[in-house]
Amino acid sequence: MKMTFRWYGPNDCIPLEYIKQIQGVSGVVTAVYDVPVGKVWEREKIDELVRLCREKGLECEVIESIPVHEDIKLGLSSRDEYIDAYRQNLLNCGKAGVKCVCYNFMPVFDWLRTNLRYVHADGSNSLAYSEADFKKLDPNNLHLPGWDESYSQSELAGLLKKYEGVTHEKLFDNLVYFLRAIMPAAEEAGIRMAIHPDDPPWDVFGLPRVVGSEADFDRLFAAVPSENNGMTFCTGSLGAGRFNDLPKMAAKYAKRVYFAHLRQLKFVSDTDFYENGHATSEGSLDIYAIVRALVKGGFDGYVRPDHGRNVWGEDAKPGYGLYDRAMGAAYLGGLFEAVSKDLEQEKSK
Ligand code: CS2
Ligand code: MN
Repeated sequence: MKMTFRWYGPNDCIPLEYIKQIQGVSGVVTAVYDVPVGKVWEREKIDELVRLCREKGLECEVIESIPVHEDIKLGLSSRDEYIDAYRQNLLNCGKAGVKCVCYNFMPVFDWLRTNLRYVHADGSNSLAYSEADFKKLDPNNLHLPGWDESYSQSELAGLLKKYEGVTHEKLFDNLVYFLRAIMPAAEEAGIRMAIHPDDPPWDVFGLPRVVGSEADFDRLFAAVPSENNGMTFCTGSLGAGRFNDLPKMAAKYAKRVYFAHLRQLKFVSDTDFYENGHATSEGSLDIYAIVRALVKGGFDGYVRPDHGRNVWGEDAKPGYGLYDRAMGAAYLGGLFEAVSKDLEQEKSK
Protein backbone atom coordinates (compact mmCIF):
# COMPACT_ATOMS: atom_id res chain seq x y z
CA MET A 1 0.00 0.00 0.00
CA LYS A 2 1.15 3.51 -0.69
CA MET A 3 -0.43 6.40 1.22
CA THR A 4 -1.04 9.46 -0.93
CA PHE A 5 -2.66 12.87 -0.60
CA ARG A 6 -4.61 14.84 -3.17
CA TRP A 7 -2.92 18.02 -4.33
CA TYR A 8 -4.61 20.48 -6.69
CA GLY A 9 -1.38 21.63 -8.29
CA PRO A 10 0.59 24.84 -7.78
CA ASN A 11 -2.63 26.80 -7.10
CA ASP A 12 -3.60 24.59 -4.16
CA CYS A 13 -3.55 26.55 -0.91
CA ILE A 14 -1.74 23.56 0.61
CA PRO A 15 1.94 23.54 -0.41
CA LEU A 16 3.81 20.33 -1.16
CA GLU A 17 6.13 21.04 1.78
CA TYR A 18 3.19 20.62 4.17
CA ILE A 19 2.10 17.39 2.51
CA LYS A 20 5.64 16.07 2.83
CA GLN A 21 5.43 16.68 6.59
CA ILE A 22 2.53 14.24 6.97
CA GLN A 23 4.44 11.13 7.99
CA GLY A 24 3.62 7.99 6.05
CA VAL A 25 2.59 9.85 2.90
CA SER A 26 4.81 8.88 -0.03
CA GLY A 27 3.23 10.81 -2.85
CA VAL A 28 0.52 13.04 -4.18
CA VAL A 29 -2.45 12.53 -6.44
CA THR A 30 -2.86 15.35 -8.89
CA ALA A 31 -3.76 16.36 -12.45
CA VAL A 32 -3.13 18.89 -15.20
CA TYR A 33 -5.93 21.38 -14.61
CA ASP A 34 -5.49 23.91 -17.38
CA VAL A 35 -6.17 21.79 -20.46
CA PRO A 36 -9.80 21.52 -21.61
CA VAL A 37 -11.51 18.13 -21.35
CA GLY A 38 -10.79 16.04 -24.43
CA LYS A 39 -7.47 17.66 -25.31
CA VAL A 40 -4.06 16.03 -24.99
CA TRP A 41 -1.91 16.92 -21.99
CA GLU A 42 1.50 17.80 -23.34
CA ARG A 43 4.48 15.91 -22.00
CA GLU A 44 6.04 19.13 -20.68
CA LYS A 45 3.06 19.83 -18.44
CA ILE A 46 3.05 16.35 -16.97
CA ASP A 47 6.83 16.32 -16.58
CA GLU A 48 6.67 19.65 -14.77
CA LEU A 49 4.10 18.32 -12.29
CA VAL A 50 6.23 15.27 -11.63
CA ARG A 51 9.32 17.44 -11.25
CA LEU A 52 7.62 19.72 -8.71
CA CYS A 53 6.60 16.72 -6.61
CA ARG A 54 9.94 14.93 -6.79
CA GLU A 55 11.78 18.11 -5.90
CA LYS A 56 9.88 18.02 -2.59
CA GLY A 57 10.52 14.31 -2.06
CA LEU A 58 7.06 13.17 -3.12
CA GLU A 59 6.04 10.64 -5.78
CA CYS A 60 3.55 11.47 -8.49
CA GLU A 61 2.25 8.10 -9.59
CA VAL A 62 -1.49 8.68 -9.50
CA ILE A 63 -3.52 11.02 -11.68
CA GLU A 64 -7.01 12.04 -10.54
CA SER A 65 -8.58 12.58 -12.96
CA ILE A 66 -8.21 12.47 -16.69
CA PRO A 67 -11.82 13.50 -17.33
CA VAL A 68 -13.81 11.73 -20.02
CA HIS A 69 -15.38 13.96 -22.68
CA GLU A 70 -19.20 13.98 -22.69
CA ASP A 71 -19.25 12.87 -26.35
CA ILE A 72 -17.66 9.58 -25.26
CA LYS A 73 -20.32 9.08 -22.60
CA LEU A 74 -23.00 10.05 -25.10
CA GLY A 75 -21.58 7.67 -27.71
CA LEU A 76 -21.48 10.32 -30.45
CA SER A 77 -19.48 9.70 -33.62
CA SER A 78 -17.04 12.40 -32.50
CA ARG A 79 -16.06 10.13 -29.61
CA ASP A 80 -13.25 8.45 -31.55
CA GLU A 81 -11.15 11.58 -31.74
CA TYR A 82 -11.59 12.16 -28.00
CA ILE A 83 -10.68 8.55 -27.34
CA ASP A 84 -7.51 9.05 -29.40
CA ALA A 85 -6.63 12.02 -27.23
CA TYR A 86 -7.29 9.94 -24.11
CA ARG A 87 -4.96 7.21 -25.36
CA GLN A 88 -2.28 9.76 -26.06
CA ASN A 89 -2.73 11.15 -22.53
CA LEU A 90 -2.20 7.70 -21.09
CA LEU A 91 0.96 7.17 -23.12
CA ASN A 92 2.28 10.57 -22.09
CA CYS A 93 1.47 9.95 -18.42
CA GLY A 94 3.07 6.51 -18.53
CA LYS A 95 6.31 7.97 -19.87
CA ALA A 96 6.32 10.43 -16.99
CA GLY A 97 6.11 7.59 -14.45
CA VAL A 98 2.38 7.61 -13.73
CA LYS A 99 1.07 4.18 -12.70
CA CYS A 100 -2.61 4.71 -11.99
CA VAL A 101 -5.33 6.92 -13.48
CA CYS A 102 -8.62 7.65 -11.74
CA TYR A 103 -11.62 8.79 -13.81
CA ASN A 104 -15.37 8.58 -13.67
CA PHE A 105 -18.18 7.98 -16.12
CA MET A 106 -20.94 10.12 -14.60
CA PRO A 107 -22.92 12.09 -17.17
CA VAL A 108 -22.58 15.88 -16.73
CA PHE A 109 -22.18 15.99 -12.97
CA ASP A 110 -19.44 14.61 -10.76
CA TRP A 111 -20.09 14.26 -7.02
CA LEU A 112 -23.20 15.89 -5.68
CA ARG A 113 -23.91 17.29 -2.23
CA THR A 114 -26.53 19.78 -1.08
CA ASN A 115 -24.43 21.56 1.54
CA LEU A 116 -20.70 22.23 1.35
CA ARG A 117 -20.41 23.64 4.86
CA TYR A 118 -22.67 21.67 7.12
CA VAL A 119 -21.78 22.85 10.63
CA HIS A 120 -21.18 20.17 13.27
CA ALA A 121 -21.86 20.56 17.01
CA ASP A 122 -18.12 21.02 17.63
CA GLY A 123 -17.86 23.92 15.18
CA SER A 124 -16.14 22.00 12.37
CA ASN A 125 -17.89 21.71 9.01
CA SER A 126 -18.16 19.24 6.15
CA LEU A 127 -20.15 18.36 3.06
CA ALA A 128 -23.64 16.94 3.53
CA TYR A 129 -26.54 15.56 1.54
CA SER A 130 -30.23 16.09 2.17
CA GLU A 131 -32.85 14.46 -0.03
CA ALA A 132 -35.40 17.21 0.67
CA ASP A 133 -32.91 19.92 -0.38
CA PHE A 134 -31.98 17.91 -3.43
CA LYS A 135 -35.59 17.65 -4.53
CA LYS A 136 -35.86 21.44 -4.44
CA LEU A 137 -33.16 21.79 -7.12
CA ASP A 138 -34.31 22.62 -10.61
CA PRO A 139 -31.92 21.37 -13.33
CA ASN A 140 -33.11 24.19 -15.58
CA ASN A 141 -32.15 26.80 -13.03
CA LEU A 142 -29.38 25.13 -11.19
CA HIS A 143 -27.46 26.59 -8.29
CA LEU A 144 -25.64 23.57 -7.10
CA PRO A 145 -23.06 23.83 -4.35
CA GLY A 146 -19.66 23.39 -5.94
CA TRP A 147 -20.99 23.26 -9.48
CA ASP A 148 -22.47 26.70 -10.18
CA GLU A 149 -19.58 27.66 -12.44
CA SER A 150 -19.10 24.37 -14.28
CA TYR A 151 -21.52 25.10 -17.14
CA SER A 152 -23.60 28.06 -18.15
CA GLN A 153 -27.34 27.52 -17.82
CA SER A 154 -27.75 27.23 -21.60
CA GLU A 155 -24.78 24.84 -21.97
CA LEU A 156 -26.28 22.70 -19.27
CA ALA A 157 -29.71 22.70 -20.91
CA GLY A 158 -28.08 21.65 -24.22
CA LEU A 159 -26.19 18.83 -22.55
CA LEU A 160 -29.22 17.52 -20.67
CA LYS A 161 -31.12 17.51 -23.95
CA LYS A 162 -28.37 15.44 -25.61
CA TYR A 163 -28.73 12.82 -22.90
CA GLU A 164 -32.42 12.32 -23.62
CA GLY A 165 -32.72 8.73 -24.82
CA VAL A 166 -29.38 7.65 -23.34
CA THR A 167 -30.53 4.69 -21.30
CA HIS A 168 -28.53 2.78 -18.70
CA GLU A 169 -27.76 0.15 -21.32
CA LYS A 170 -26.47 2.71 -23.79
CA LEU A 171 -24.34 4.44 -21.20
CA PHE A 172 -22.90 1.11 -20.12
CA ASP A 173 -22.18 0.14 -23.74
CA ASN A 174 -20.45 3.48 -24.24
CA LEU A 175 -18.31 2.84 -21.19
CA VAL A 176 -17.34 -0.60 -22.51
CA TYR A 177 -16.59 0.85 -25.96
CA PHE A 178 -14.34 3.46 -24.34
CA LEU A 179 -12.53 0.95 -22.14
CA ARG A 180 -11.94 -1.57 -24.90
CA ALA A 181 -10.50 1.22 -27.02
CA ILE A 182 -8.10 2.55 -24.38
CA MET A 183 -6.96 -0.75 -22.80
CA PRO A 184 -4.11 -1.37 -25.28
CA ALA A 185 -2.73 2.10 -24.56
CA ALA A 186 -3.12 1.60 -20.79
CA GLU A 187 -1.30 -1.73 -21.07
CA GLU A 188 1.48 -0.23 -23.15
CA ALA A 189 1.81 2.72 -20.77
CA GLY A 190 1.84 0.47 -17.69
CA ILE A 191 -1.14 2.33 -16.28
CA ARG A 192 -3.88 0.84 -14.18
CA MET A 193 -7.23 2.47 -14.82
CA ALA A 194 -9.32 2.96 -11.69
CA ILE A 195 -12.91 3.97 -12.35
CA HIS A 196 -14.42 6.10 -9.60
CA PRO A 197 -17.90 5.04 -8.48
CA ASP A 198 -20.86 7.33 -9.05
CA ASP A 199 -21.42 9.72 -6.18
CA PRO A 200 -24.13 9.32 -5.11
CA PRO A 201 -24.62 5.91 -6.69
CA TRP A 202 -28.04 6.55 -8.25
CA ASP A 203 -29.47 8.52 -11.17
CA VAL A 204 -29.63 12.29 -10.75
CA PHE A 205 -31.79 14.76 -12.70
CA GLY A 206 -32.96 11.92 -14.90
CA LEU A 207 -29.37 11.17 -16.03
CA PRO A 208 -28.39 7.51 -15.92
CA ARG A 209 -25.53 6.29 -13.71
CA VAL A 210 -24.07 2.81 -14.15
CA VAL A 211 -21.09 2.49 -11.78
CA GLY A 212 -22.51 2.37 -8.28
CA SER A 213 -23.23 -1.15 -7.09
CA GLU A 214 -21.76 -4.61 -6.84
CA ALA A 215 -23.84 -5.74 -9.83
CA ASP A 216 -22.48 -2.81 -11.85
CA PHE A 217 -18.86 -3.70 -11.11
CA ASP A 218 -19.44 -7.38 -11.81
CA ARG A 219 -20.86 -6.48 -15.19
CA LEU A 220 -18.04 -4.07 -15.94
CA PHE A 221 -15.21 -6.47 -15.10
CA ALA A 222 -16.94 -9.26 -17.03
CA ALA A 223 -17.19 -7.03 -20.11
CA VAL A 224 -13.60 -5.75 -19.92
CA PRO A 225 -11.49 -8.33 -18.09
CA SER A 226 -8.11 -6.74 -18.81
CA GLU A 227 -6.08 -6.44 -15.62
CA ASN A 228 -5.58 -2.78 -16.38
CA ASN A 229 -9.30 -2.22 -15.92
CA GLY A 230 -9.79 -1.70 -12.20
CA MET A 231 -11.58 0.48 -9.71
CA THR A 232 -11.23 3.26 -7.22
CA PHE A 233 -12.83 2.01 -4.02
CA CYS A 234 -14.42 5.23 -2.78
CA THR A 235 -16.13 4.45 0.51
CA GLY A 236 -18.00 7.75 0.64
CA SER A 237 -19.51 7.27 -2.81
CA LEU A 238 -20.34 3.58 -2.52
CA GLY A 239 -21.39 4.03 1.09
CA ALA A 240 -24.01 6.66 0.22
CA GLY A 241 -25.94 3.75 -1.26
CA ARG A 242 -27.27 1.74 1.64
CA PHE A 243 -27.67 -1.25 -0.66
CA ASN A 244 -23.87 -1.59 -0.88
CA ASP A 245 -22.12 -3.91 1.57
CA LEU A 246 -18.69 -2.29 1.62
CA PRO A 247 -16.60 -4.89 3.49
CA LYS A 248 -18.07 -7.55 1.18
CA MET A 249 -17.25 -5.54 -1.94
CA ALA A 250 -13.78 -4.70 -0.62
CA ALA A 251 -13.08 -8.41 -0.14
CA LYS A 252 -14.46 -9.33 -3.54
CA TYR A 253 -12.60 -6.73 -5.58
CA ALA A 254 -9.45 -6.27 -3.46
CA LYS A 255 -7.12 -7.25 -6.29
CA ARG A 256 -8.92 -4.97 -8.75
CA VAL A 257 -8.81 -1.99 -6.41
CA TYR A 258 -5.89 0.08 -7.61
CA PHE A 259 -6.83 3.16 -5.64
CA ALA A 260 -8.76 3.48 -2.38
CA HIS A 261 -10.51 6.68 -1.33
CA LEU A 262 -11.26 6.22 2.32
CA ARG A 263 -13.70 8.57 3.98
CA GLN A 264 -16.50 8.47 6.49
CA LEU A 265 -20.14 9.48 6.36
CA LYS A 266 -22.86 9.46 8.98
CA PHE A 267 -26.48 8.81 8.14
CA VAL A 268 -28.95 10.98 10.04
CA SER A 269 -31.99 9.44 8.34
CA ASP A 270 -32.60 6.80 5.68
CA THR A 271 -31.38 9.11 2.95
CA ASP A 272 -29.55 12.02 4.54
CA PHE A 273 -25.97 12.07 5.71
CA TYR A 274 -23.06 14.30 6.50
CA GLU A 275 -19.38 13.55 5.94
CA ASN A 276 -17.11 13.30 8.95
CA GLY A 277 -13.63 12.54 10.25
CA HIS A 278 -12.26 9.21 9.01
CA ALA A 279 -12.49 7.00 12.12
CA THR A 280 -15.02 4.18 12.33
CA SER A 281 -16.38 5.68 15.55
CA GLU A 282 -17.41 8.87 13.73
CA GLY A 283 -19.87 7.53 11.21
CA SER A 284 -21.86 4.76 9.63
CA LEU A 285 -19.06 3.01 7.74
CA ASP A 286 -16.86 0.38 9.35
CA ILE A 287 -13.54 1.70 8.03
CA TYR A 288 -11.64 -0.97 9.98
CA ALA A 289 -13.64 -3.80 8.37
CA ILE A 290 -13.13 -2.27 4.92
CA VAL A 291 -9.36 -1.93 5.39
CA ARG A 292 -9.13 -5.45 6.76
CA ALA A 293 -11.10 -6.86 3.83
CA LEU A 294 -8.89 -5.02 1.35
CA VAL A 295 -5.63 -6.17 2.91
CA LYS A 296 -6.82 -9.72 3.40
CA GLY A 297 -7.98 -9.85 -0.21
CA GLY A 298 -4.53 -8.87 -1.49
CA PHE A 299 -5.01 -5.15 -2.12
CA ASP A 300 -1.73 -3.53 -3.06
CA GLY A 301 -2.68 -0.14 -4.46
CA TYR A 302 -2.69 3.52 -3.58
CA VAL A 303 -4.72 4.94 -0.70
CA ARG A 304 -5.73 8.47 0.06
CA PRO A 305 -7.80 10.08 2.75
CA ASP A 306 -10.81 11.44 0.90
CA HIS A 307 -13.01 14.34 2.00
CA GLY A 308 -12.34 15.56 5.49
CA ARG A 309 -13.87 18.36 7.57
CA ASN A 310 -12.67 21.91 7.90
CA VAL A 311 -11.30 22.09 11.44
CA TRP A 312 -9.24 24.48 13.60
CA GLY A 313 -10.53 27.52 11.75
CA GLU A 314 -9.24 26.34 8.39
CA ASP A 315 -11.22 27.64 5.44
CA ALA A 316 -10.12 25.34 2.61
CA LYS A 317 -11.80 23.94 -0.46
CA PRO A 318 -14.73 21.91 0.92
CA GLY A 319 -13.56 18.38 1.72
CA TYR A 320 -9.95 19.21 0.92
CA GLY A 321 -8.50 20.93 3.95
CA LEU A 322 -5.09 19.98 5.29
CA TYR A 323 -5.73 19.16 8.93
CA ASP A 324 -8.55 16.66 8.88
CA ARG A 325 -7.16 14.81 5.89
CA ALA A 326 -3.76 14.66 7.60
CA MET A 327 -5.44 13.18 10.68
CA GLY A 328 -7.20 10.79 8.29
CA ALA A 329 -3.89 9.73 6.72
CA ALA A 330 -2.43 9.04 10.17
CA TYR A 331 -5.50 7.07 11.27
CA LEU A 332 -5.62 5.06 8.05
CA GLY A 333 -1.87 4.39 8.16
CA GLY A 334 -2.35 2.99 11.68
CA LEU A 335 -5.20 0.78 10.57
CA PHE A 336 -3.19 -0.61 7.66
CA GLU A 337 -0.20 -1.35 9.87
CA ALA A 338 -2.29 -3.08 12.53
CA VAL A 339 -4.37 -5.09 10.11
CA SER A 340 -1.35 -6.16 8.03
CA LYS A 341 0.63 -7.30 11.07
CA ASP A 342 -2.36 -9.14 12.52
CA LEU A 343 -2.96 -10.97 9.27
CA GLU A 344 0.72 -11.92 8.99
CA GLN A 345 0.63 -13.29 12.52
CA GLU A 346 -2.56 -15.23 11.83
CA LYS A 347 -0.91 -16.75 8.76
CA SER A 348 2.23 -17.85 10.61
CA LYS A 349 0.22 -19.61 13.33
C1 CS2 B 1 -13.57 12.90 -5.66
C2 CS2 B 1 -14.19 12.95 -7.04
O1 CS2 B 1 -13.71 14.82 -4.41
C3 CS2 B 1 -14.28 13.81 -4.76
O2 CS2 B 1 -15.39 13.45 -4.39
O3 CS2 B 1 -13.61 11.66 -5.11
O4 CS2 B 1 -14.44 14.23 -7.45
C4 CS2 B 1 -13.27 12.26 -8.00
O5 CS2 B 1 -12.10 13.01 -8.11
C5 CS2 B 1 -13.80 12.08 -9.39
O6 CS2 B 1 -15.09 11.60 -9.38
C6 CS2 B 1 -12.91 11.13 -10.14
O7 CS2 B 1 -13.09 11.29 -11.47
MN1 MN C 1 -13.73 9.57 -4.01
